[in-house]
Amino acid sequence: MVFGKLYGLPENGRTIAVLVAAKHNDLELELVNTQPNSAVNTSAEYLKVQPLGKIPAFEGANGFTLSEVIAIAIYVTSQNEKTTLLGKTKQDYASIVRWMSFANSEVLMKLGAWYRPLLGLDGYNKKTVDDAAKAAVKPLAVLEQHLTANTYLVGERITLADLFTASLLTRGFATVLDKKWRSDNPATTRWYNTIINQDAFKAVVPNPVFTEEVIKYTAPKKEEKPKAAAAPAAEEPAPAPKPKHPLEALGKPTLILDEWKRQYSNEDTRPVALPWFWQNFKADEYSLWKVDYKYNEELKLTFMANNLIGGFHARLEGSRKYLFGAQAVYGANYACVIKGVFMVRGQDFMPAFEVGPDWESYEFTKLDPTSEADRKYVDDMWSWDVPVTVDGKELEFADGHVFK
Ligand SMILES: N[C@@H](CCC(=O)N[C@@H](CS)C(=O)NCC(=O)O)C(=O)O
Repeated sequence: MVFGKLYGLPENGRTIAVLVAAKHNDLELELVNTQPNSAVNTSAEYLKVQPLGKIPAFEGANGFTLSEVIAIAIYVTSQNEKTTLLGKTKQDYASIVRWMSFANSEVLMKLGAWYRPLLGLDGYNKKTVDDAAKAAVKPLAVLEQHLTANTYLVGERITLADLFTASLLTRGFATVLDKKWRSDNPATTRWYNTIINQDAFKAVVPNPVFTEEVIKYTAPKKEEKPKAAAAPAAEEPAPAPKPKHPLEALGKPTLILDEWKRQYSNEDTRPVALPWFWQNFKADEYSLWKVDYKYNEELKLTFMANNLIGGFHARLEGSRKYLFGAQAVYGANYACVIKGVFMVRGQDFMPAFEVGPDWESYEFTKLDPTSEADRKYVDDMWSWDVPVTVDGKELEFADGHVFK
């Protein structure tokens, strides 16, 4: 039986921490993919569970809800009365919470400030990133010193402190804790390798990534834009109020997009949702587009590619009423591509996509809903259950985001 839902993202360290704790106790959690700043976590219902709209958040099958990753991880772990993950004594337990708090507020915050801009998740400024890299040294040195003298964070066996801290470090090891850092910090590296090889951990993160070098920031691709017009002269009239979305002019369609989104979310994709889609699709009201990333050769780690999709979708928020689609990363680290299909109100992709600047990084090809091959392509891109073939090579589905 499912113990509850966890709102989060599979590549997010705080989400991983809870999933690993649950796995260790054979507790089944349903992961509800929740991109920060998406419609899900800004809904009034979500804000009741996580008032800041952040991830992760927990909703038990019995109705109990919880925010804050430390609390969720402890709650999930403590469901097993016999768990050894919470230590033997009150001192053990307090020390476990101490390390979890240290990892969550000291280590992760500093590391995140270093890699998030490099991943394009936060605005990039070289000085800020350099400062963050320096600031991360101190809390990481505390870990190294402790793990030089101790096998685990607390006591003589693995506890929640280890599973939790290692989970929070996954993205750090994949991006900035490079080969040189690892050789300078052998105790943390030895300990991390031990923890990620535990069965519960491997079940959640089968292939943790170790970066060779600190990843480089690459500015988002944008084609040359004409220079912005000069600022309006003072005597010019104030600009008119912001126009409504251009697609509003098309009026109300007979195929209600939200109805399709409900079908897709609630029904099995292949057997129920897709047949419903093709029965109800209106080619005069919507168009279908193959949306491929233009710069696949520059993609590195699959989770970074998936972040790129997440960011793209977040910036399409203004067109949510007019769009549905799924995009996915296919392949493996250093050999992956981004592909997907969108359904767009109207016959042109531009009015819906130009609300987000990164549409220029994608190639849009119109699909023909009367062509069997194109219909199969749509089905495959929205089902995520078949690989794609690129340059003669079969690339398996790795991860993706649905825009709904
Ligand atoms: N205090 C919270 C922090 C949660 C948090 O910051 N989550 C990040 C992802 S790891 C998030 O949702 N960020 C989005 C935002 O800050 O808007 C906890 O420990 O659970």
